Amino acid sequence: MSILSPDTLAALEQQAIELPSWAFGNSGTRFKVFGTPGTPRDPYEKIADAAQVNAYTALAPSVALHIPWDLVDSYDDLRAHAEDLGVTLGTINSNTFQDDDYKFGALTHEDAAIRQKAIDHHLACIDVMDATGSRDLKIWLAEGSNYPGQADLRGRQDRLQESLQKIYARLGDDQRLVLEYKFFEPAFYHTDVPDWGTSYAQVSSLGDKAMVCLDTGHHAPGTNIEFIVMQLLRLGKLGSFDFNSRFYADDDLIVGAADPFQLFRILFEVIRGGGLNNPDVAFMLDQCHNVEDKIPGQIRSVLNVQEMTARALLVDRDALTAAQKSGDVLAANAVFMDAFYTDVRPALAEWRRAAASPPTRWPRTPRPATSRRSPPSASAECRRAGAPDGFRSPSAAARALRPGRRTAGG
Ligand SMILES: [Mn+2]
Repeated sequence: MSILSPDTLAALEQQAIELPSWAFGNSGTRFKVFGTPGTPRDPYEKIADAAQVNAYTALAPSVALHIPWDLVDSYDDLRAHAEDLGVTLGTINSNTFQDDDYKFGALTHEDAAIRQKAIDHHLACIDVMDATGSRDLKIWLAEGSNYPGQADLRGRQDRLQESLQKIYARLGDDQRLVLEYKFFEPAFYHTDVPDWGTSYAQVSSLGDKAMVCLDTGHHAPGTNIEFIVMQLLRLGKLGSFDFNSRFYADDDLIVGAADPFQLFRILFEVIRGGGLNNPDVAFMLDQCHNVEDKIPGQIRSVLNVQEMTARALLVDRDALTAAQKSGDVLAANAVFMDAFYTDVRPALAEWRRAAASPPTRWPRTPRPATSRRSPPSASAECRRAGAPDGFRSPSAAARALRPGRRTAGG
């Protein structure tokens, strides 16, 4: 019998984690981008790779796009392609960090013409959302300054609010704006949206359709992220997660790789705050796989999120509350740790055997652009996720090596 109760299994059944299209492209550090065999050459191929992750895990039914990295001629066509592969198109991520005009800011820039250019980019992103059926526009701002005195900190906040209001006004009834914060980088002295409080202040002034996006890698070392999760849920403003993990800066590593216990603590607060399987709180990954294979890397990430969700669901909430109320510090902590130390992997593997439908062969896609992709070979991670014997994963050296570019962003 499974150690997971029917209620827990029912909760896990509903879990959905959105994949970032950029996780499937080549990425790297500012020192080097290593190419990997078979890297997708266009958004169609990225979506095909993302669909593989969903096939293995039954956890990842949507894919986030990044504009302009994922520009295509027809988003109706891209949407149909995704739906053919059993996934949908999700959050649209804007990009105002790769244009010379934005050297000193985009939505905060002193020059009204440059601000308007950045606003227009976001309006174009909303046009894409209309075509893809996406709900969320995610904004991460690479805006700030490097030297004290360089910028008018308050003026930039005012201009940011004014710019965001113009973008917000264009949102449809069922669309949302999520504002991501990040404490530093690429600017090193000040950042215009450095923390959850600033994001909260900015989105609260906009209205109900604006929410905070919490990227787990965007905090200073030692930050109690689960406290922020609790507070944003309490305020009704936690719109989405960008899951990844970090050792030092914005490392964008596999979720749960650096600190599985932190992921557990975050997911416990999500569950306790009503954020699990709540359509208002989107679970997304924001990752780059620089040295590991990308599809298996994404599989590992979504399985890590599921595993820590399952462990957090095992916390005996009644016993925890009783211990907290009676001031029994060690008993309360023991209840918490008992759940964390419970190995749920065999139970989840059993669930996955029933829920996932890994393909028995690398799917053929009719698009000419993908026809040169060579067949993949076996990967331990795919087998670990339940791939049938003999399945060839899309990670082999047989796939054509193409030059990469850095795709890391917010
Ligand atoms: Mn992010």
